Amino acid sequence: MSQYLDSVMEKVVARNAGEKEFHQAVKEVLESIEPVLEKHPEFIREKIVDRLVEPERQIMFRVPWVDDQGEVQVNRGFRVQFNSAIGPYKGGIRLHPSVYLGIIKFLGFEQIFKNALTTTPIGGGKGGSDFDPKGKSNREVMAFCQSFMTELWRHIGPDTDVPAGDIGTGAREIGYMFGQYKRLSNTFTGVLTGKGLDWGGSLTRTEATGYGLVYYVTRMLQDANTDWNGKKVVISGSGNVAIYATQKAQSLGANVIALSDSNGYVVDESGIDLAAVRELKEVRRGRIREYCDSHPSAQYFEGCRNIWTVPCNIALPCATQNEINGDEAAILVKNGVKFVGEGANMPSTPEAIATFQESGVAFGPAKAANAGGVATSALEMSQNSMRLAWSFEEVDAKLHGIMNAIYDQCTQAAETYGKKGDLVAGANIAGFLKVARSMMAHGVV
Ligand code: NDP
Ligand code: 2IT
Repeated sequence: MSQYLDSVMEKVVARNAGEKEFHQAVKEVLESIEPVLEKHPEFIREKIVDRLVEPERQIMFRVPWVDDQGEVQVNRGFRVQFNSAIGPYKGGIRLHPSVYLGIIKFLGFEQIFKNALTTTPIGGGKGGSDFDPKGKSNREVMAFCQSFMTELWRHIGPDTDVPAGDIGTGAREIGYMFGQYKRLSNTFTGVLTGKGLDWGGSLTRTEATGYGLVYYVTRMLQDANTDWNGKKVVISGSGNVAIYATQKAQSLGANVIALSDSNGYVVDESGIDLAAVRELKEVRRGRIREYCDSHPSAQYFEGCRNIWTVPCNIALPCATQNEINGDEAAILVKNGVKFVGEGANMPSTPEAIATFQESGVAFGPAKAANAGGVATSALEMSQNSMRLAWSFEEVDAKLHGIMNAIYDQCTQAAETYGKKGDLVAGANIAGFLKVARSMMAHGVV
């Protein structure tokens, strides 16, 4: 990196001590944009990068609630409103015990560039809590969500900040949060996305991240003169993104052979029975090991990380950050992986990305490859503003068009800046340019 970017990075580490995921996300972007700054010294003069790495606003708050035993529980809530240069803050809410400020900031920072790539007018933000919805009753989840929203509602709004789902936040949680927002604000607006279809949600939003990922990887396959047909695919996770990536990949002829959760993974060489997984995960909220109870030919392995030892042509990490390290990437490469598409946010460590790229594996980075979810959230916002609802086919066609546009932006930006074929650099550069130009236009704010 240039001396200037090194100095920005040093400041980020010093001012945000201990937030290692945030440092990792910033470093990757700074490494990509060096050739952009060479062409645009005005971005350095106006301190665009120094401003970009500092969130516009960070909110942290107490979330007290009462559990089913009558005991008071206290969680910590977060909303980081990172950048509003191109639209209202937009990004999900993560509910997971591992959540702390560094996780929310890495996600919020990545969201800025991802949202810029979607071609829709949305800024970057992220929120969450260290609350764990797993094993809680519906009443406990409702109590938490109502308390969370009792503070958050004053900071958000349909033209200010529009949260959505992420790990641990699905339709149930969005429903409880929306109900509390509506009650406190006395307004019925599109303040959240991922809403139920009866009360302002968009068709295809549930499927959008997984479908979008497959549309993006389809372009990577086409550039290598191949397609999904007959490919062996390993997908980590078994939540929202993993399930709909599986569905779309299977519909295109792929053989998805493995899925996981945080306890372990299943391998079903005859092809994952997705209806069974959906019943298990979406209806019963069970564990992936239970898949083998009804599918005796499948095998369960305890511990989720070894899923990357399963030989495959295409790997789609769809669980969480840093779930593939350099050694695991090397095993995937040795076993013949040729395409990696990131459904999760930052699932590959920098060492893993380097291993893939140096081995000639086509690598689709999260910011671009998983942007279909937030892009469809933006389509939900449009429908809410118009008081209209589009059909599944209409939204799916728009999503498909957006994923194609994202892919084109990535390849073109990479080529323009001398990094042909490097989709990581392409995504970071294309996203950065749109935000940087907008920040320049707005003056020092
Ligand atoms: P879900 O909560 O629906 O599913 C998450 C899945 O990942 C579960 O199978 C979960 O297992 C597993 N998982 C979560 N944390 C860990 C962990 N620390 N170690 C191992 N496995 C873990 O979330 P989503 O499917 O919505 O999100 C998955 C990823 O995709 C996240 O990185 C998210 O940020 C990203 N993403 C989501 C979008 C969306 O629209 N939902 C959009 C773009 C990106 P378990 O049940 O055992 O916890
Ligand atoms: O990481 C992501 O892009 C999401 N969790 C979706 C955010 C959204 O606002 O739909």
